[in-house]
Amino acid sequence: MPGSNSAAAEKVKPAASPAADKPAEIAGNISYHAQYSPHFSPLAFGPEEAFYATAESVRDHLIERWNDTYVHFHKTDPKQTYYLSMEYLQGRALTNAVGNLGITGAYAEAVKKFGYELEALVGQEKDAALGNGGLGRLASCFLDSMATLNLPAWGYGLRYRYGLFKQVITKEGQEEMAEDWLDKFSPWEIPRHDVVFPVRFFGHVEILPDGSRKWVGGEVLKALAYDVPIPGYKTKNAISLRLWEAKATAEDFNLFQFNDGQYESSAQLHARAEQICAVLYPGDATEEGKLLRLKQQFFLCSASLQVDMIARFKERKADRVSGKWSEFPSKVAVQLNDTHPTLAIPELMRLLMDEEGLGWDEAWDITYRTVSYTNHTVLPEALEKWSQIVMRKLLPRHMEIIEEIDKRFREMVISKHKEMEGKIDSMKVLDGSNPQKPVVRMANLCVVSSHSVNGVAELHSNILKQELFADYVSIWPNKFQNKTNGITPRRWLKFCNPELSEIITKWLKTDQWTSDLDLLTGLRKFADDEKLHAEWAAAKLACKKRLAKHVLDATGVTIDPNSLFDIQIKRIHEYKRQLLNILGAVYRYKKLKEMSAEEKQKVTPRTVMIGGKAFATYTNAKRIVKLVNDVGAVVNNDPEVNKCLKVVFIPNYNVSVAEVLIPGSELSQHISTAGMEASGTSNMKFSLNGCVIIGTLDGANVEIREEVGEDNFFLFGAKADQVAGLRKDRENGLFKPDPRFEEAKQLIRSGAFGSYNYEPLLDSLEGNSGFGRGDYFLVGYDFPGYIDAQDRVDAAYKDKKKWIKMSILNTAGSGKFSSDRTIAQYAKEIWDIKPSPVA
Ligand code: B1N
Repeated sequence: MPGSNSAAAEKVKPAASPAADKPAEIAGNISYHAQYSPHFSPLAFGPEEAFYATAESVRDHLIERWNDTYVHFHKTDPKQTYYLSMEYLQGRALTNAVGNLGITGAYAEAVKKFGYELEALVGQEKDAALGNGGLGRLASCFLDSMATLNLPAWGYGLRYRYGLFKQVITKEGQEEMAEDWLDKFSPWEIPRHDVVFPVRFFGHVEILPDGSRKWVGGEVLKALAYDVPIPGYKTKNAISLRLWEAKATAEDFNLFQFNDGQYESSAQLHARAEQICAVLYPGDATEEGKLLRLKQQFFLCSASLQVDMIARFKERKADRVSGKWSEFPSKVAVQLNDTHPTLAIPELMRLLMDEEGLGWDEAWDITYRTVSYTNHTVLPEALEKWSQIVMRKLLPRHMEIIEEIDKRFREMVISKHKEMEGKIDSMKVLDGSNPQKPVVRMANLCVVSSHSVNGVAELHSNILKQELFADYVSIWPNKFQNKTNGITPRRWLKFCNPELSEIITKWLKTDQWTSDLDLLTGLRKFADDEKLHAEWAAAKLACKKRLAKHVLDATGVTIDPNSLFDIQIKRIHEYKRQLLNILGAVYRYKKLKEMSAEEKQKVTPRTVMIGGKAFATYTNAKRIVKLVNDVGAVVNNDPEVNKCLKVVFIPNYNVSVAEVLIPGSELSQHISTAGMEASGTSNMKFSLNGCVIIGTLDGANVEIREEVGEDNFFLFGAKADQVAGLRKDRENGLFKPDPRFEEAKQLIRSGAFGSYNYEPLLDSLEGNSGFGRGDYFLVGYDFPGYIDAQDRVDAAYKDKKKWIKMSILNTAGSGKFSSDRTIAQYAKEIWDIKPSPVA
């Protein structure tokens, strides 16, 4: 084992000060951390210890920039954005950190002095998975872009002890295990024992002699900040992701009870504090843990507002000539990442009124001008509604404020928009239509209280304006915007696909595309160049080989890098229609079984890969996981077909798995029922990496197809505006299924893939309505179009030249989907903040 003892570490003299970008100095700094950071025995310096020591050395650079940025923002006092999100899917940080700091080469050389390759150390890092999927990963891409664009903006979230579960595939299907990302420790976070604030729950409202109100009593926990520095690319700025942890204090510990042997009751509040940040909410509609989730949401909002907005505003205000509260919105912008941090609205109102003594009108004006809201879904089951009873118990003062907001909104509609009076019931914040279960509609609260509401792709934003929030548009025609999502080109091309990145830089004669992604259009003029084709194909093959190795290691299945790599990776959900994909593969398998040997010679060999996690209690999603695995087990072991088709389930899909899969993909599937996927962001990652999409006109697919050209996108399926009518047709018995669809289902029913009971899954695709919802997601309707599109894929892939050209044009057309573009638009059109680079 290279460098596996302390002697290796001692080869390089420890240096106490942070290293510059000179390999020898860096090695000294790594050695210093190996010896003086008290995490490991001094005798051990295996790959794991080497990773931690290297990460801590990189962290020294980060801390310097992060300190400088903080001081710079403090001095210049620009308007600042506070991005509130219950989720961040950061993934691994080492490659990204050295890459953004421009010190990858120096660190690679430095760790060689200990006998290590940097790539091997990178693999030691655990993914920080403090998110469920697209929404959390978007937040992480946004942080990268905010830092890169030198924007005064910080992210706020929770420091979950256990993030997204680890998925293990057994004979039964998916099993979930707690993923211990903090197993040892995270080298990237800085515990801020100096940043601790109280957060209250429960209690009651007292009316003071002057008529003002005060929230008192209940239980008070402490919020402790952990800061994760986020470096920008090629800039000195490093911003902060502040993650809160809940703590109880020594006063909450009952020493008397403890000495009396009552161990559990002596530390009750400690146990309750620990629960708050114990796990990430699973992300789909569940009944369990509602109160805990509400506590989490309030904890994030209250800590972030008190500490970093109110206290910081007051601190800086003291230095300003005019220090009026009315200036707050010109110093602070709060972005709500979906409705999860909505409680920031009543909490800001409470702080301004009850703690700072402002009146309602002034507090409301400030709150309204400060807060903006992003909607990420129109699925009714994902639109948050909180029980008024639970809310009143946990947050009595906030419930009063929400009632007042609701009342004033209704009065405003009646006095100023009489024509909308009939719509008040669906627009109001409080819904008491079921007296047993009155609820607060969080999306309505956000729309009523924010100065800006945005969707995440053009189609989605139009659906918001025309359907979900249509009634509000006539009241506030200018409140609604679109901000099409984006992805960071650093993580999702430069660092995960060095092969393709080098080629792009070579042909564009600049590496500026990494921060100005529109430059990729420059590749269009080489789309027919045979030299570029050869280099492009070689890079793709290298990535496919890396992917094949991952598949072999993770599943034991050997796949052929010369076959077409066809990938669908995302959370498993019926609306995302992994079922359509696997039914297509089953149909393909059946046709192959019917072919002669000569006929099979002409077939385009294909490897279908499907990966994603199913929410633990989402039974149909788990059945889909099981079906994919079962189909794979049969197909991959059938010598009659397995040269032409393999089907692989990729276990435990996460950010670092995506970084291997996406570069090696040739076809990717984004096949949701039109109108249901708000945007999608992996579609952008695939296209950027020269992968062609087969997809529906849904979410950002629409804009990707516009950018890359319709010849370079395999389109099929119903359009969003047809979906309601098609569902109606079904209810009326007007739908006639395609025989190919029936064949595929029949083969599963025949037991060809084992005896597991797939009936509930297949049933969900049948009937007109009622049980199984009569194929609510229109898999049967779209099946023939999907199979035809797949036939067009096979034909296109046979023509290598044509395929590579399509691949190049996908990359060339991806410029729009940089999160730098998205964030620049938020900064200008919603937040009104400007770049503030550290000199
Ligand atoms: O947000 C992504 C979009 O690209 C996806 O299309 C969209 O599905 C995703 C409740 C959600 N919408 N809603 C959620 C997450 C957690 C939770 O508890 C809802 N995630 C999305 C980024 O815009």
